[in-house]
This record gives sequence, structure tokens and C-alpha cells, in this order.
Amino acid sequence: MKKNKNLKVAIVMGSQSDYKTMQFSAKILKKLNIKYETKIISAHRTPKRLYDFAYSAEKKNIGVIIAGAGGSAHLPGMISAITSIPVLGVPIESKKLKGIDSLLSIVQMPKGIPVGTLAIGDDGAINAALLAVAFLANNNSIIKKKLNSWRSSQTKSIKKKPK
Ligand code: RP5
Repeated sequence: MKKNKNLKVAIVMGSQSDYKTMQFSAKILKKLNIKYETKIISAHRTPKRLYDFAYSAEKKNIGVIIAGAGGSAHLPGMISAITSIPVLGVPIESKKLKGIDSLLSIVQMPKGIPVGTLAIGDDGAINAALLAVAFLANNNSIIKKKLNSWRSSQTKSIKKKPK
């Protein structure tokens, strides 16, 4: 078992085009000063890359995997099939079906291999990062402090009255 203080988050996505959404996960992790790496891994176009990544993730001290994919979005489920590291799926808003295809594909994992599914698009990418940080914070008081301070700033930013 790896020491929690060394764990990092992996943000993976099926295409360069997904980065306009997944950059929001990266921004949150950067802001909270959490170690992370980003990768393009297409489950159907780069299957070997997928296997290599998922098999070696634990050795590389990855504690949570955020996987964004669109359409027939099998990337998060395939990664979760290979590694027991928690996988958070972000459904990318697809052109044809507005991300409903991605959402249903990711959320409807059959029992036995779980993927935590977030909202479609930017909100999902942001919440995936916050949830990844919350997982790491469970056994790391420094990360817990950072997360609570981020949440407290968010609370303060909400005005009591509309202008
Ligand atoms: C999926 O197909 C990717 O996750 C992306 O959301 C979608 C479109 O990919 P590109 O055609 O932009 O490469 O595999």
C-alpha cells in the first residue's frame, strides 16, 4: 500500500478535443496544489496505451483516476476493469446527443466494476477533481485543510442579496 501523501491524480481523456472540458479538472487540482498528470488515451484507437496506463497506474502512485470520454464512452469502465484504483468518469458533451450518450454509457456500468459518474461537461470535470481531492483528503490532513479552505472561499463568494 502506497503512502497517501505521495498519491497523485491522473486525468485521462479519449481525445485532444476532450481537453476543453477536462482542463477544468486540471485547473482545480492546480489551484489546490495537488500532484496530477494528464494523458490522452483512446479506448478504441489506442487500446495498448489504455492497458499500459491502467496496469502501471498503481506503481506510479496514482490514487484516483479521472477519465473523460464522449459518445460510446468506454474509457472509464475499461480502466476500472483493469485497476482497482477509484475511477471517476466525466461524460463529455457530444455533438450529436449533447452528452446523453456519454452519460448513459459511463453511468450504466454493470455491477462488479464501478465507475463514479459525474455530471456532463465542465461541471462534471470540476466536481470530479473536487471528489478526487476529497478521496485523497481522507488520510491526508494537509489536503483536507486545502479542500476545506477552497470550500470556505466558495461559500464566502456567494452574496446574500442579488444586485
Ligand atoms: C471519444 O470520441 C472522445 O472521448 C471524444 O469525446 C469523442 C470525439 O473524439 P475526436 O473525434 O474529437 O477525436 O472517443
